[in-house]
Amino acid sequence: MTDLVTFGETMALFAARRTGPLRFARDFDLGLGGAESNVAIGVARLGHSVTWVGRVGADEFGDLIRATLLGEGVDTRAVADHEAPTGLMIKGRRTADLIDVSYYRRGSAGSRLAPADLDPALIRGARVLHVSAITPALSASAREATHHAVAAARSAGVLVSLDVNYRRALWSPEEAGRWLRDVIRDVDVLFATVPEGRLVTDVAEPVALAEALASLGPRHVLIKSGAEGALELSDGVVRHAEPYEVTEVDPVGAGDAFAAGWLADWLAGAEPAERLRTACAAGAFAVTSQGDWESLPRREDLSLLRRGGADISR
Ligand code: KDG
Repeated sequence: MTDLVTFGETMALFAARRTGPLRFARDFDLGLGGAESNVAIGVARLGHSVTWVGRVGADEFGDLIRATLLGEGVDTRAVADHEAPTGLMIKGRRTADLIDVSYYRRGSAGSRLAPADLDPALIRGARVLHVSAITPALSASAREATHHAVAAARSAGVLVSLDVNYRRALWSPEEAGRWLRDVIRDVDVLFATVPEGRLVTDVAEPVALAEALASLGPRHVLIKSGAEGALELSDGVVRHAEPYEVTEVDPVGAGDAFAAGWLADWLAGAEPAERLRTACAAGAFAVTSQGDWESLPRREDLSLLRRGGADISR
């Protein structure tokens, strides 16, 4: 039995080392990125058992993904697909403050995820199923797998968590909105930014948006506003969280870190206010270094960050 099950596409990630147009990058750091595996690592670092399921190519990048997730203590069910390669994600730095991400993932192993890859017993035995709306945008079979997983979790009373994670490279706002409106009634915890929430409803003010989303099903709605903090609407109570002030190096992965912090504290039975603080702290840690997940915190790191200003830890 595992605390949290998640699944999705994890890609090899090439991050340009120098700033400027990608064609002049010359050298890259090789790593990996995937919204759900980022959450898996985050929840595992915060002390819970996690299983990640996905397809990878029968190639070096697939081996890298498997080895890295295993090394992070994630129970890794990486199905090797001999007919498709591991997808790629390229991160350029057009300017010091502007990251541009491109994907080479059409027809990739990860996008070929299918219902048979997900063991319903594994999902039914977990406490949380975490999915992102990236997976249903990858292919028809990945969308079907998502529906099967949510249905299995629902029928067993497993908490269903959904992070919208809208990717415009994968589908249109209309298509994403239709899918989200359909699935939201089966979701217990919804993570979204304001623009993502507006894929479902045209409300723009964050509290009213959270209320509008909660009225469609989720018991917990988290609205993330990046460096401006976050708000949570749970059981009719609205809580605001101030951001932690950190120096941002790479913002990619902050939302996954936030979800990981929130879910880890839900699993730990933390009070709602503490749970939201942990989510914000994890999100803040995520932006402090290069990479989508490398700087995710362990429990003992959480107290290192203070709201408002730099600190020295001796
Ligand atoms: O949230 C970070 C993820 O976006 C990244 O790690 C890769 O899954 C990914 C995607 O589709 O962008």
